[in-house]
Amino acid sequence: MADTLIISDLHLSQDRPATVDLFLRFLQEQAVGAGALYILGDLFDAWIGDDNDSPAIVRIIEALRQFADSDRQLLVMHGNRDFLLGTQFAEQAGCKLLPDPYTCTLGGIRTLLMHGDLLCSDDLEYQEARKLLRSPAFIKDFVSRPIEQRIQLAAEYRKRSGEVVSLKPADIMDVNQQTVERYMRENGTHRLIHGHTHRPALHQFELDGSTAERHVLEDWHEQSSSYLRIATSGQITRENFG
Ligand SMILES: [Mn+2]
Repeated sequence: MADTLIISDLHLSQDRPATVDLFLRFLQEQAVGAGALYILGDLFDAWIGDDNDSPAIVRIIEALRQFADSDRQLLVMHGNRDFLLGTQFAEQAGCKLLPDPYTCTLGGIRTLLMHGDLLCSDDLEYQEARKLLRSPAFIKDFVSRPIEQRIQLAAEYRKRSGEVVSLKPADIMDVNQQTVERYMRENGTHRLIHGHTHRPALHQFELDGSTAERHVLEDWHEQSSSYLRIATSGQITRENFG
């Protein structure tokens, strides 16, 4: 049994080559000894379909595949920017796509994993847009269009709709505490790990008579970031690198 590592919000794209390099280095240097790597959404800054074969994407998929091929578990959750990651991507990268929310046992502790955008329930406009963008009808129409048109459409949506666009944390509302507690109760957990808000922290609070933890992952920059490491003992630590 080996440690589990958790990351999110890398926002990789060909426009951020330094962050792509940082991620490839992370896989080789930090993640190499881990038994499993969870990526909790927004691995990519945008995903317009599994048929996108730009050089940066191909390079990232190859690195993921290499990681997964060495007998490690690679688990990827959709974020609000890469929710179109599909089965072809999963096959090529050697990963398993996770639903959001997802509950599992890590280090012996029942843990709830989410991207985090569902927790920002005060942002009604965003939640409405989310519903529309994820509806089967919208997705079917979108992926049937030529790739050039999809690139253009994605750029337009991002211009129009608040967070869907911006990397500035100030534009992303924070989580609603009642919504956090509801998800934790529904999933029978006292440990929640999520990203999305770009507000890395550990929040501790009382939930139904015992202490609950909410670990927020850090978004990735050009030179540095952090990840969560869960030991087989259940101990969870934040480690910096870069
Ligand atoms: Mn996000």
